Amino acid sequence: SVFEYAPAPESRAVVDIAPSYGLFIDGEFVEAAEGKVFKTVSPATEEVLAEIAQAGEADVDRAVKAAHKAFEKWSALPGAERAKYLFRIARIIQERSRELAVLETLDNGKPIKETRDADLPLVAAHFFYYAGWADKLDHAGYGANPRPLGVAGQVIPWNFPLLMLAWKIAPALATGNTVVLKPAETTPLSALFFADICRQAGLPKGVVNILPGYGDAGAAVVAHPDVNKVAFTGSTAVGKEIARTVAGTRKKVTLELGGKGANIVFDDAPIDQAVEGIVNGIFFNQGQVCCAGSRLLVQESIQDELLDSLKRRLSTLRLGDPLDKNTDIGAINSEEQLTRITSLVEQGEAEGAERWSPACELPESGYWFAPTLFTNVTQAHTVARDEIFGPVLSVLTFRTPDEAVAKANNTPYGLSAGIWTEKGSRILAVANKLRAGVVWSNTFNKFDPTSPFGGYKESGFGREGGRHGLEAYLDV
Ligand code: TXE
Repeated sequence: SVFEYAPAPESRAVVDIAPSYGLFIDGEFVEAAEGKVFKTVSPATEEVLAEIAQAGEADVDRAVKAAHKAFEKWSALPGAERAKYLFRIARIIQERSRELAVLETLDNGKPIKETRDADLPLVAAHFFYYAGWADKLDHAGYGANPRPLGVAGQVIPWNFPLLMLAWKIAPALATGNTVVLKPAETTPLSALFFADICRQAGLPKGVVNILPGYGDAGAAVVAHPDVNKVAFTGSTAVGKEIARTVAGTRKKVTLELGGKGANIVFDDAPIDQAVEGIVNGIFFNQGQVCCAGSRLLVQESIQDELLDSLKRRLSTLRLGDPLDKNTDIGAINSEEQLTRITSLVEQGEAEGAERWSPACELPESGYWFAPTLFTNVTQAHTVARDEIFGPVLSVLTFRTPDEAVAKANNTPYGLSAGIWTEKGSRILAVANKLRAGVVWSNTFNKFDPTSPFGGYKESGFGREGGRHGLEAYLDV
């Protein structure tokens, strides 16, 4: 891929983390109005990485005012001028990508292999892609002179901290909006480093404001009367709460919520390739992926063969130090998330599904969960219905393509699916019947800034990425 970037083996030394960080408002790092702070820890070791200023309502108000003020000049710049800043940001991200990859791995717990080869190249690619749109909005198919909305309030989760920031900030800035972004409480660091990158790029003050904090700060961003557009990625429960808050206001909203993706393997699938796709689908980022392939639907006649290969492959995965470039499975992001995964897995066992994990030693400190398979799963089981958001795969079987489609669609979610078969005609026939925002065939978890991403049903609404991602930030 043109986005590939492979720096040398990683070490902590490439990143300089200060003992404490402020909120980033109007181009300055400042203390929180109420003086509150919280700590961010490395989930792999429980080591405290830094103390972070915690935003409250007064800080949100201050940041929205700064963004509101900055909007006047920013939105009036010619698109080509805004593009210059975005290109500059993209290049700085590339230049600092080793540092940012290590930082993200420390704060999130995901393997360096992933931050280095997936997160960071995609982050830069998003800024390059939307930089390219900034001076072409009149030609985006929306008619002449589409207008930015104003201040975008953006709330993001912890599973892809910098990538979710890029998905939200790049299209907002390209279209002439200004931003108040709240990163997740367990992963604030890369957003704060991004604030530093904005300064390095000379971005005008107030165009981007970063407010680390908890759910109350997120809720204050969403509710602020001068926020014109809300973009949220996170749990379906909070997404519904946000939808209620913005109902009856003039705010535009996009919600990217949970999923329970089906990976459908037909009897003519290339088995080795399918096994790699299944592993990537559910064990990438420890399964903490909204579009994870968390349900494996396998055609009955190849179940035994496929499960044997899958188990053999899982036995080769290396779990441990996320900074080791050979690590496949890193830490779970937080103790809370680990507790949620553990309790859902225990429920699966209690309901009679069969649990299997490869032999694997878990480190003593930090938050860890071994790769887990559930067989003998029915559609009624909790592990087949609820989003676990962990390295846990539930295996179900089917006999006919229609049965596969019915089972894949039997979920309140509709974010992703995968189809494995040699038959092109079957790929098209099945994909057209799946109620999912993205369907991959003979691959999984492939992302590209040019393609729209988003869900059906309770997985949310609106699209991010591609030309569709511009529309969410424009009055057309
Ligand atoms: O999510 P929350 P959590 C799913 C996944 C996971 C579960 C819970 O199943 O196990 O959600 O994760 C902010 N108003 N996903 O508790 O609470 C919060 O501070 C406004 C799927 O971490 O939704 C954080 O910045 N904002 C998902 C962000 O919302 C609020 C990714 C997400 O946190 C808020 C993450 C409120 N009332 C979890 N309450 C995906 N779609 O990828 C919290 N927040």
